[in-house]
Amino acid sequence: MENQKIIEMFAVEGTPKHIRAYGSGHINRTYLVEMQQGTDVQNYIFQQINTDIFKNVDGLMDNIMGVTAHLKRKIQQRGGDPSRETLQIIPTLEGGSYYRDGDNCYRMYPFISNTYSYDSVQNPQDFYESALAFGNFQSLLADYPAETLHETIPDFHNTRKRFADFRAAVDADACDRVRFAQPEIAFIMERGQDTPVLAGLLQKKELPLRVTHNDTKLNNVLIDVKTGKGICIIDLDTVMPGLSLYDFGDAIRFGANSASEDEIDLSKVSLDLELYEQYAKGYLKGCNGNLSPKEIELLPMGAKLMTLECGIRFLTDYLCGDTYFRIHRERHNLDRCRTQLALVADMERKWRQMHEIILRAMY
Ligand code: ADP
Ligand code: GN1
Ligand code: MG
Repeated sequence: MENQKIIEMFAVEGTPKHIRAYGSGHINRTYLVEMQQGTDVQNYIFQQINTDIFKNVDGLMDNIMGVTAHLKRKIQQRGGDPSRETLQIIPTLEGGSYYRDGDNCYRMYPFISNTYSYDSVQNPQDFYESALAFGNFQSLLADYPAETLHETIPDFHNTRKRFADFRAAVDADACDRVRFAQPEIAFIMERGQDTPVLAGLLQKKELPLRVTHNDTKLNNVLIDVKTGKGICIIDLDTVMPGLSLYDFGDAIRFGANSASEDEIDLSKVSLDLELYEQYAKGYLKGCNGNLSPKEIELLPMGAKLMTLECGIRFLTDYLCGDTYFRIHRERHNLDRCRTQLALVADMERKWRQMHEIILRAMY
């Protein structure tokens, strides 16, 4: 069925006037839809969920409904505006949370206007605000019943498992691409002993399991044009029980890189320590004193491991024939991997400063 017809299956007023691809995500397909009713035009986000990756769409949408309802209550209690501060699922005409057409699944949200989301940091203040928003998201969900959440992608940030899958992909060499990635494979192998660190501490209960977002890219927070505040956390597909260090680490990996995620000129890739500091300050403030001393001590490790893990994931996908992350050019996933590994190397050079900054950010 074409998108226009599918949109008509949702409980929205008017008729779809314009539908255009929107955003820069690697997994789902996102569209901005203008609905016209007389002279009135309302914007909506319409998304096709990637069902190759998210196998249990009922579970995934249950998570989003539960989490957004919880956020709505909390936002109302503090006198906020839930229509701008959380996503709200638009039901289908039959009252479902998504529409299924064969194997394809779709959902809609109202478009939150007068906001922006960035693919790269424009100024440190915005990055600080995004950190505050992700920390606040964590605080608002601190009392959410984590056991009711479905694990939408099992072992999503289990870096130990990601490393094992990577080694299997190297051994299989299904696409005869190992020969193009020798230095990258060696770099990852040398850091194999780092990969079980967080999973091990979680197992020993030295780190608390929390409700986390798990995909804290800068473009997953909407910043209010007028106030400059990070008002709404979006892209909730991977909200699951996890570690605060995943959320901190992934945000640093993406936002505190002085270059973009797929930069080819690796001399441009580095950890921007000012951005790292801004994020640490904002995240700690947003978490509202809830992080344990162990979590705080491990924030640099979270940043390094999430960057290494993402490099491992990009390279695994390259070796397996680019079946997971959407690519826009040949060797795109190899380029993305190289950028992550260059960032890991820079973090290792700046390891001492990364720890000193966390101590400063606490006060
Ligand atoms: P993906 O999984 O493809 O990253 P997202 O849910 O993050 O999908 O949406 C892609 C982009 O669309 C976001 O980065 C943001 O710019 C925009 N977006 C998504 N939902 C909304 C919304 N409700 N209001 C305004 N913009 C949105
Ligand atoms: C994917 O969907 P998107 O683009 O926000 C991926 C993240 C990666 C990221 C790398 C469900 O996020 O885990 O960190 O690409 N999401 C999923 O850019 O795998
Ligand atoms: Mg996104």
